[in-house]
Amino acid sequence: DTYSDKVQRDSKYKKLDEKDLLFFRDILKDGNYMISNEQDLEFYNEDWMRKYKGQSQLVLKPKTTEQVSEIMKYCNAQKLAVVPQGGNTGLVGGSIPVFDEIILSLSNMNKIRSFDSVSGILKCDAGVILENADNFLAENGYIFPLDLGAKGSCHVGGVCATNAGGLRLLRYGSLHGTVLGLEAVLPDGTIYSSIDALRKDNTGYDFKQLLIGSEGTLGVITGVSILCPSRPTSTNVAFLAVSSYETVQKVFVGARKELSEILSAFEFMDGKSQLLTGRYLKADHPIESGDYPFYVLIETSGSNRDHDMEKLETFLANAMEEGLVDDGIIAQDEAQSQSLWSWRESIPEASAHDGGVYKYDVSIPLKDLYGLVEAAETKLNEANLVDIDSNDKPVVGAIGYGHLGDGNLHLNVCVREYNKNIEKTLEPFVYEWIQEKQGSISAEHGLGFQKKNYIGYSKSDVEIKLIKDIKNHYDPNGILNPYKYV
Ligand code: FAD
Ligand code: 2HG
Ligand code: ZN
Repeated sequence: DTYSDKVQRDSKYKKLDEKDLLFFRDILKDGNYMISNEQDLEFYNEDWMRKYKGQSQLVLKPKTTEQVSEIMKYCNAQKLAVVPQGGNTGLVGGSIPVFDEIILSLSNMNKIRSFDSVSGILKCDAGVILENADNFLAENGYIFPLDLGAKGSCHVGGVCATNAGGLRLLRYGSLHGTVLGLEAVLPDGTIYSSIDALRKDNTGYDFKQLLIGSEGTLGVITGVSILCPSRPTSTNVAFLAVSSYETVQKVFVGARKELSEILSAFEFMDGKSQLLTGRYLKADHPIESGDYPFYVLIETSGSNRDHDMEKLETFLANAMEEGLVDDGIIAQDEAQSQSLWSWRESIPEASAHDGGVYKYDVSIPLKDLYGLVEAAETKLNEANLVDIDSNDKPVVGAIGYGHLGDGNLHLNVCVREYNKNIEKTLEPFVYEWIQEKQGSISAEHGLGFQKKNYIGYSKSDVEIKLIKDIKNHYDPNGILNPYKYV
C-alpha cells in the first residue's frame, strides 16, 4: 500500500545522503548497528498485520542512551525524520515509517539495569523484551504488572510508548500508575530522566506521564522504572459458555463480587471468534457441548490454592445454578490453563490468518459494548461483503472479544484482502457509532497512522490544541514520528 491518498511526503524533511551515513557510522562505531540493505530492511518497514509498509532506507540500532542522544541531536539539526521502533508489534501502524523516515530501533538496548527485591522496583533498558523482563522477575518472585499476547516480541519501552493495557489491567492497573520513572531522549537530543523516582513524588509536573502513550511522537524512551507486584503463587483459569451478551455482564458483576480480590482477568469472546480460532489452531474447542454465542475466560491469582479454588468452584456452581452459565471448565493444571488462555490469546493471530484484518480497539460503556460488532456486521452484510466460507467475498467475518473487565472491545473484521471498499464501509461508520455512545476510538492500541484523521471523534478541539502545543514545544521541527496522529 502507498499512502498517497492519505498523506504526502513533507519536503521540509531532508533526504538521507552519504554524509549522514558516515556520521551515524561514526557514532555507532560498529557497522552491525546499522541496517541499510533491502532484504534486512523489510522486517522493520512492515508492521505485524502486514498492512502498513514504509520505505525507510536506514535502521539505526544504538546501544546506549548517549548514542540515541547524539543521533537525535544530529537528526534535529539536519531535519531528518525519525520513527522510534520497539518490537514492531503495534496494531495501528505507528511503528512503521510512512515514507523514508529513519527507523531508530531500541532492540540493542536490552539490559536489566537493577531490581530491588524489597520494593519490587525494576529498572531496565527500553529494548528489553516484555517476556524476558517477566522471566527475570519470576526468578525473583515478582511479576511484570502488564501481560499481553505479543509479550515474546514487544519491548518494555514500546508498551510504555503505547500505554498498552493487556490482559491483567483489571488487577494491576494502567502503566500510568505502575511506571515510576522513565529515561528518554527528546527530539533535540536532551536526555530527560526520572528513572530514579520513588513510589511517591509530588515535586511538580509529572513529565513522564506525557511520554506514556505518546506513541513515539515526543521522545525516545530509553529506560523504564516500574513497580512490580509479588508473583501470585496460585493461579486458576476457568472458561465458561454463556448464552447472551446480557448474561456476560451479569457473570462479570458476579465474578467481581464473589471472587473480589483474587480476580485477575475477565476476558470475553464471541462464538465467531472461537470458530475462527479453532480453524487457526486446528483444535477442538475446550467447551465440547456445543457452539455458544459467548465465552468468558476468568483468571484468579492469589496465594492459597485451596482457598482460591474453593472460591472459583463455588462461584461457578452458583452461576450455573442461576442459569447464567451454560457450561464451563476449570483448568486442572498449568498446561490446561495455558491451553485455555490460548483460545483467547490466539485470536489476534487467527483474525489475520485469512489474509488481513481491520482492527477497532474501543472503549464503550458496557451495556452497549457488543452492539458495535452487531452494527458492523449488519453494515458489511448490507454491502454484501461477507461470507465465511466463500473466497468470492472479501470479508470472512466480524468478530468481537476483549477485556470486558475494562470496558474494552476488540472488533476485528477479518478479510481475505485489504480493500478500499471494506475500509469505506467501516470508516467513519465505526467511529461515528463509538462517538454516539460516548466511547473512545482507542482503548489501548493508540492512534498511530490508522486513526490519525479520526482523533476528533474522541478528543475535543481544546484537547487537540493542547496536544499540538506540547508537540510543537518539544519537537518544533516535527522530526519525531511524523505523519501520525499529531
Ligand atoms: P512498536 O510496535 O515497535 O511501537 C509502537 C509505538 O510506540 C510506535 O508508535 C513507536 O514509534 C513507539 N515506540 C516503540 N518503542 C518506543 C520507544 N522506546 N520510545 C518511543 N517510542 C517508542 N496491546 C494492548 O494494549 N493490549 C493487548 O492485550 C495487546 N495484545 C497484543 C497481542 C498481539 C498478538 C499483538 C501483535 C499486539 C498486541 N497489542 C496489545 C498491541 C500493543 O500495542 C503492542 O504489542 C505493544 O504495546 C507495542 O510494543 P512494541 O515494543 O512492539 O512497540
Ligand atoms: C488483545 O487483547 C490485543 O488480544 C489485540 O489487544 C487485539 O488484535 C486485536 O484487535
Ligand atoms: Zn487487547
